[in-house]
Amino acid sequence: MPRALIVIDMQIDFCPGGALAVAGGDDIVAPINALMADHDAVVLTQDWHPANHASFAANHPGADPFSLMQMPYGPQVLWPGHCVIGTKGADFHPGLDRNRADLVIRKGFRPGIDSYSAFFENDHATPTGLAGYLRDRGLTDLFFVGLAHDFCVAWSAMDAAKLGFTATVIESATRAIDLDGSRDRARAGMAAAGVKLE
Ligand code: VGL
Ligand code: ZN
Repeated sequence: MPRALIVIDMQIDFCPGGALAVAGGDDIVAPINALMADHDAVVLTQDWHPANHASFAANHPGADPFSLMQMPYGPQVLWPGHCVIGTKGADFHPGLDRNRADLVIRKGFRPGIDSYSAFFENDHATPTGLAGYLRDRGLTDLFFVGLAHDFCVAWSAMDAAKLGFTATVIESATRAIDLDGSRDRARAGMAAAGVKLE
C-alpha cells in the first residue's frame, strides 16, 4: 500500500521559544526526518494565519488566550497569535528536512475560520484540497506526525479515517499541548474514529 508521511505544522512558533510553544516540540525533528525515508511521499502542512485571524485572542478585546469562544462554526479555542503569514514564526523548524516534501499545504488563511485539520477547516465542511491530491496519487496509507498531537494531528488523522484512508498516528513523533485534558480526549476520539496509534 502506498504510504504517505503527513508532517503537521513543524513550525518555529510551535517549538520551544515560539509564540505557541509545545513542550518538547523540537525533540521530534530528527525522528521525523528519519521517518521520511520509509514513505513513498512526504507532505508538510503549514499553519498560515493573517494577523486579524479569528482564532487569536488578541483580536477579541477582553478575551483570554486559551479560553473558548462560540464561533458560527462551533466552539473555538482562542490562541496566542502564532504562525502569522510571512513571519519567522510561521517558517518550518530549520532542522526539518524540507527537501523531501512533495507538497506543502497551507491552512488557516481565511480570517474568519480556523483549520486544525489538514483536510477540512473547523466547520468540518470546507476542504483544503489534500484529499484529492492524495487520492490522485493513489496514496492510501497515511502516517501522521508533528504538532500538536491533540489538535492539528488528531483532527487531521480523524478526518483521514472518515474519508476512507488508513490513518496511523506515530505518537513518538508528536507532542501535545494538553489543554484541560485535550490529550486524553484526542486519543479517545482517534480510537473511536478508527485511527491507529503506534
Ligand atoms: C495548532 C492550535 C492553533 C496545531 C494550530 O498545529 O495543533 N494548534 N493552531
Ligand atoms: Zn493556528
